[in-house]
Amino acid sequence: MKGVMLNMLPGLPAPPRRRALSLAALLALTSLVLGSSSLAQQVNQTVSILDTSSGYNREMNVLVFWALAFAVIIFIGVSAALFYTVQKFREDKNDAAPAQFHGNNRLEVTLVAVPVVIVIFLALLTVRAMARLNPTPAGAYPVNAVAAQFYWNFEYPNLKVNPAAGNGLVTNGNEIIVPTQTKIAMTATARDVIHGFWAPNLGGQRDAIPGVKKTWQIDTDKAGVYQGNCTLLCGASHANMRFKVIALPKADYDQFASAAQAYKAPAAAAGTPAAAGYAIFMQGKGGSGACAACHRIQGTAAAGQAGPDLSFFGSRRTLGAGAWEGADVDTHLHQWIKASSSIKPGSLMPHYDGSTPNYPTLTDQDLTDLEAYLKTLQLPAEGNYWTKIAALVPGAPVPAAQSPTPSSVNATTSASTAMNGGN
Ligand code: HEC
Ligand SMILES: [Cu+2]
Repeated sequence: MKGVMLNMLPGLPAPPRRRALSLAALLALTSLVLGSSSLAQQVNQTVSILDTSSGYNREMNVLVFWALAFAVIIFIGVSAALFYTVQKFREDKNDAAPAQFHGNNRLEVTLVAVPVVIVIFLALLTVRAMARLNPTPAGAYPVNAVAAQFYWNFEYPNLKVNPAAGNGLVTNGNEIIVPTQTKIAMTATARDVIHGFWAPNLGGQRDAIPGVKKTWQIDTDKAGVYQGNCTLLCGASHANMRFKVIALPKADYDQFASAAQAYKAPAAAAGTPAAAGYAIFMQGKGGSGACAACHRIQGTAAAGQAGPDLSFFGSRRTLGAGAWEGADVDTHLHQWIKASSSIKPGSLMPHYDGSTPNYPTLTDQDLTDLEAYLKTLQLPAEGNYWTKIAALVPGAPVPAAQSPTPSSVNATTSASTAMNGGN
């Protein structure tokens, strides 16, 4: 089973568990028939289009229900007619020829009229669903998803960075934080090729197309962590172009939002590994290869747009657009910076091992220093969405800072904690 999965490359985690659709459909049908509004479900990281915490999905479930209901009724009706006919008109010995006649107007009209009525009914339901889900209500909360090979940047048009902390909009790479019980006006676009945005638990899929902005609504009532993925074959790592949605109750979301607006990347104390890492990040080495050319870090001069935003990287749980999570982030970070495409196929980040022309070769010490710096990029406690969700939802993944770290970064983790203390 594992051997045939496209993204089962050495070191890459197994994709999230998917329920067999038929089973899920059956469950949904049962729950709809019973009039129950909540499917028995394990929200965390379970991918399901039938997650009834989402208004979008509830609307879809109505369509699924009626289409399935008619299919079942028609199947039973046709089967019954077939068995009846076979039984009633079977040829017995010595049977006289049956009465011969031509046409039955009433039957023929019925057989045309009934499907037409069913199709019109389903079409009306579909149009109603489209009219409800495609426009975004006036008060909807805007979030932009910008896709590029093979990562996401999520921008928050309502969250301008506080003037004292820098400028621009609060932006996060590969992890999207949304308030629950709120209609989100999601806008998808892309920088290079066509990608697809889909977080099945929150609602419908939309293409992310260069030069086009598509807006629609998604939502969830339930705080939790939901899996998203690029749904179009956009290149070698399309299956490793994932994202996490962290849905927080409004009050927690607001705390994240204001912490993020005020966030200023902590300045590394002179002489620490993080300070050395910061220098490489900003200037590169020997005059080339500055990370800041492609990555933005809020509150610093780094404003690059050709890679995922790294402002809160130390608080994030994922690496390589969700290719690794939790403790696996620390075990892969070194190799990632050195030669990312050696562990994530097709990654467009240049290598720092001498194999990319015009990019410097970084020593192990340089890489350790860079990791130390990246680990300091942490939101203050009240803004740390992973800590919040872990406290709110039993079984939610633990925040990155709590996951075991290899000895090489342990020292710097405590250094960063000390630095954050003064933040
Ligand atoms: C030419 C542009 C470019 C430069 C220069 C660059 N990167 Fe990147 N970086 C990228 C791209 C593109 C990605 C996304 C790759 C992917 O996930 O497929 C990325 C991803 C990352 C990630 C993973 C983020 C995440 O959450 O998935 C980290 C960490 C990172 N880069 C650190 C660095 C560091 C440190 C340097 C400097 C030594 C650097 N980058 C230089 C383009 C660049
Ligand atoms: Cu893609």
